[in-house]
Amino acid sequence: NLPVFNEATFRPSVHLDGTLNFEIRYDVPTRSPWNAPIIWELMFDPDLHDETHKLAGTSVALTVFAVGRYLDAYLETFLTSAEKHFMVGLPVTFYVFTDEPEKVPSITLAPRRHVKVMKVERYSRWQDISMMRMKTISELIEKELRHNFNYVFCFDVDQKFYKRFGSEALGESVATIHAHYLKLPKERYTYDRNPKSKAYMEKGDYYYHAAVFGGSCDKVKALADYCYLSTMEDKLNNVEALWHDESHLNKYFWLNKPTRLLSPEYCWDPYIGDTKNMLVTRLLWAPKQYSKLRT
Ligand code: 2GW
Ligand code: MN
Repeated sequence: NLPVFNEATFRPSVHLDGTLNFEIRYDVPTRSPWNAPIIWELMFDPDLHDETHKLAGTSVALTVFAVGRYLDAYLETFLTSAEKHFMVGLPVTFYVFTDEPEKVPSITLAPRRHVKVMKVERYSRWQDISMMRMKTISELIEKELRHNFNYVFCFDVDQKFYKRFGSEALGESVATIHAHYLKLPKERYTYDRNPKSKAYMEKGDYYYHAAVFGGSCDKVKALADYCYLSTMEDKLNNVEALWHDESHLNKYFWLNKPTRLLSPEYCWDPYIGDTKNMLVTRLLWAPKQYSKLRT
């Protein structure tokens, strides 16, 4: 069993002027009501996190799906930018799931970083392409990841890394606050409101984005199993959750509180005009090409 960090490794560090980084941000919430850290620029010391993880020998797996037209449209940009910014200095394996393995571009990687291409079937409904990722992620963790990696992070492919997405993001169970809902009142969170769906919820803590989540292998497997089983139960009952896997993920994180929250720095939509609290955008959504890719 590989060691996994507990949340005590998140601690304030001393800033150049002698103040604590911990107290630098007054403009944004930096703890959840259950005291999980919310990761914002200036709230952590990147070198401290990197050193600690290097000493511990931390290794990270990343999963990304590029099925059908999403491969040509997004994969190369995703991978090359991830190699530049995702967990730099740590050993990382990028697991790419696609229906056309031969089309995966080869990219230059630093030592101890790898790309592994895995074939998946192409579901005809896009909702199934998205939702069934949970089943594949669960099986991958069971078969391969849990013996070899401390952490696994799962990403949408339609995004690009621009700045450090580093070891400060690692934790037992990591959820990302959806950029569009950061400042919206809770009544406007788009949870599934249909009592017939397993994803149904009346209230929650945050609205989380399914485009970025992660954690220890055990915790991510528990999340993926929960979302997959809920999806299948819905199918038996002839319902589908409003935002598919994302609705089930929100339900899971309501019932099982994440230990670390990523601020929208870690998954930002460049079309949002209000960038007031954003000192850095680490990962940006790629422009949506619905008409081209969803028909
Ligand atoms: C998806 C929608 C319509 C047509 C095609 C696809 C599609 C998605 C595809 O043809 N091939 C493919 O590989 N995907 C994968 O599913 C890809 O990794 C993509 O990033 C992911 C989710 O689809 P995406 O990015 O088009 O959906 P978003 O950005 O609106 O996603 C949010 O909502 C989804 C559920 O509706 C998921 O929860 C997703 O994680 C959320 O970010
Ligand atoms: Mn997406």
